[in-house]
Amino acid sequence: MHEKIIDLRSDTVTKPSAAMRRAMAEAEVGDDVYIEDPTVNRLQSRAAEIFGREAGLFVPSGSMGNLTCIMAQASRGQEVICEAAGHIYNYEMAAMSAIGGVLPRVVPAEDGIMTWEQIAPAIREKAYYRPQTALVALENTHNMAGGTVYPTRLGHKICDQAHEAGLKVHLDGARVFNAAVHLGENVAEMTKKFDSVQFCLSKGLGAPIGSMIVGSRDFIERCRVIRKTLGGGMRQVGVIAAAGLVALEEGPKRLHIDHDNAKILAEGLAKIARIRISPEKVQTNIVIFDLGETGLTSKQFLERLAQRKVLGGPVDARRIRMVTHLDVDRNDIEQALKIIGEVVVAGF
Ligand code: TLP
Repeated sequence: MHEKIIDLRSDTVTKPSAAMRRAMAEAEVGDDVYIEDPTVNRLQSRAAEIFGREAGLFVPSGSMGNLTCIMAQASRGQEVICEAAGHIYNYEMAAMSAIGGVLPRVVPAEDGIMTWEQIAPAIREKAYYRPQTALVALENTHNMAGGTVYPTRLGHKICDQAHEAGLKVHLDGARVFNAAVHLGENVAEMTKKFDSVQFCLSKGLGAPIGSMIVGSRDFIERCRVIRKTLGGGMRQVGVIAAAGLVALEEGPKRLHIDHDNAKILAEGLAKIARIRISPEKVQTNIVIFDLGETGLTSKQFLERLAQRKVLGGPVDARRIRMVTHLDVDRNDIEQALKIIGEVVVAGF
């Protein structure tokens, strides 16, 4: 009997490694609200260095990182252009509006990848009696489109055109290192034209908590004020930043394994009758598939899988998301595929 729970709900579920726990136990700490935590300061400088920016800021979550960047660049009553299936629009508690007073203006795009031609018509005319567009927000990789990757040239073009139109551009780069591994490029080059970048330490990179914002020194100082306003001023948080440093140095090196496992999962799913998926579309560590003709709803399917110790998450009533990460290996994927096949056959 296979006892391990194979948790494919998200890459957020990973537990800190032994090296991370050691680093956490030994971390030098201070009060970060006084900017005196040496470990946090080291993490922030290292993140800035990796992204070729002047400064970085440690935040408790990706959601707070995105909200902070939005509030630093869009005022109450202004608009942010974002993709219709994007995380900031669908999974961040409408915080940009509820807290920031900013309105999302959504643009649906195939595979979650917006082009400038789709963005341009959503920009408001400059008129005092209309809300004004302040910001464009991209998501790379795009989570709910199945971990899709922005071609770097397209990201650069959107930034150039947006700047010409007087807009700022934010990158929700929660999984930007997955995008970099897929493209074989480095994150500094990929993101250099964005005004702000948020990336997560707590997803594929494996840290238990935390995200980073990187940008200009002036921008980061404004973000520090907003972070405090949001209740995100933390104290001896070097104990967490220490795990973040390990994640930042070690995490990116092994993401290709997650991508290979996602491919194996997608190809295996494609062989299961009645499930619909295009494995060639899987670029990184996220696999989304349609229950197609299985006759099962997402809820039924996930409940039956959970009884067999395999966990996934729903995208909607018919689609399932599974995410590979450092706590699942190739054997787990093969075991998950076997169980999914049996659940589908039994359900029909
Ligand atoms: N994504 C989570 C869920 O909220 C859906 C996940 O399991 O994938 N941007 C993107 C693109 C994200 O995928 C997430 C988290 C966030 C931002 C927010 O990060 P946290 O959870 O740290 O607030």
